[in-house]
Amino acid sequence: MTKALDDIKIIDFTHVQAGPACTQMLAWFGADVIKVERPGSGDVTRSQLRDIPDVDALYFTQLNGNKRSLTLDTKTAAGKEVLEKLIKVSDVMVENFGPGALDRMGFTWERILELNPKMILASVKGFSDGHHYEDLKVYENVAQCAGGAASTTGFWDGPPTVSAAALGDSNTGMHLAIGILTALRQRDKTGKGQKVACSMQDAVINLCRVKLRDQLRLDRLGYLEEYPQYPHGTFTDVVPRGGNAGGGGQPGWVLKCKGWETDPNAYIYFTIQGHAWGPICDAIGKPEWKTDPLYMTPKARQPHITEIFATIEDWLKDKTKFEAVDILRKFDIPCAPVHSMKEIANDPSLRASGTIVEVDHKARGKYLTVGSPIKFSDMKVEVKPSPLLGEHTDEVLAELGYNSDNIATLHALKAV
Ligand code: CAO
Repeated sequence: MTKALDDIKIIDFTHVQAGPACTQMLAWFGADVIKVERPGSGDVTRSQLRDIPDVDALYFTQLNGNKRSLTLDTKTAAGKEVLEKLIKVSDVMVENFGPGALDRMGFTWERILELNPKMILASVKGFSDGHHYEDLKVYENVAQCAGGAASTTGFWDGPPTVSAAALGDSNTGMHLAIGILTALRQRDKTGKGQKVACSMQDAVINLCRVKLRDQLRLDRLGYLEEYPQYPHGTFTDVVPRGGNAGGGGQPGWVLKCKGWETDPNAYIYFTIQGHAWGPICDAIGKPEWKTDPLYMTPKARQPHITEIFATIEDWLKDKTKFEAVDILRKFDIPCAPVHSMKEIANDPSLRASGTIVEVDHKARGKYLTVGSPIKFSDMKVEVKPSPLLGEHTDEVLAELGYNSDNIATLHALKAV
């Protein structure tokens, strides 16, 4: 079966998470992604947080499936020559080095364009070009703080909190993938390449737009009625941390279920969607609330929303999170169990849909990874294992026209 991107060749000059997440997704969709790595060590995540001695860490395997690995020391003359040849035959180059690293290597945008005017150069940096912090190196949590996510996450009586979800890394990679596909589409029309950039701060801000919405509402009104601080607590002039409150127009909270005393995830998320109020009252055995003026409207409920959640929690105390959701789903109430990662790993529906997949790695054996979250009706995404360091070096060099003697010379020079 043909794949959407099977005519696209990508130089994957990325490392750690933000860049690799982007190129892995494009590789799933059929692009020939050649991961260029430093000889000897490769991407730092190959050896970070190892669970098996001398075997590529899961950090690496989870982010580099479906790629080929070419080792290349791009600081040597011979290595630069190989990279130049590769640039000439590729469509896209993706990089997430620290600011200025590519220029220092000699591959400025002007030089890349000279080698290949159709090239799309896609970059992730911590901050965007021209930003007063543009020189900073950035990791995940730094981006979450810089992008406004941390100041609005957590509980009001605790410090700013980062999310476990990779809002700075993988999220930026996904934004960059959209940028790359857009630039490819534009190139179809103009025949020209271009630079595509997405900063981690900007990608986080893009996910925090509802918090900017709240800042503007707070500026005008002085309060935010869907936050736990309303109406009994106090507001300052900045969006507060709202704990587990629902971020939109419907109140919600994480509620305890049977077994919460010993199981850290025996909880459900429960949402009081306005038009589900009647079914909620029926489900929890409080039909009288449907006609009680103290409970009938969202506005009437808000002042004692905590007491309402406490009543629902009382109803939940003899039900596991799964039993509770099975009851509530019959009433069309938006809710879900709080899943542990162990439950995610073993969820039969996620296995069946290909969101969680098992692949076979040459050194590690079978391992679980996250497959494509995007499903297509006319393209099958096959998730393949990550490559060993330099596994495809000779193969790629041969494709670039090097014969076995040339390849031996490159090895002797330690350029590959
Ligand atoms: N051959 C020779 N040299 C190579 C090479 C290769 N194949 N690949 C990389 N290098 C060199 C680069 O040329 C650079 O050298 P100089 O600094 O001497 O010019 C160096 O390796 C890489 O530098 P770096 O700044 O990218 O790496 P770092 O470990 O110091 O910083 C990071 C890591 C992630 C903080 C930084 O790359 C960064 O800020 N990237 C942009 C933001 C980003 O993507 N962060 C997300 C990471 S995921 O959490």
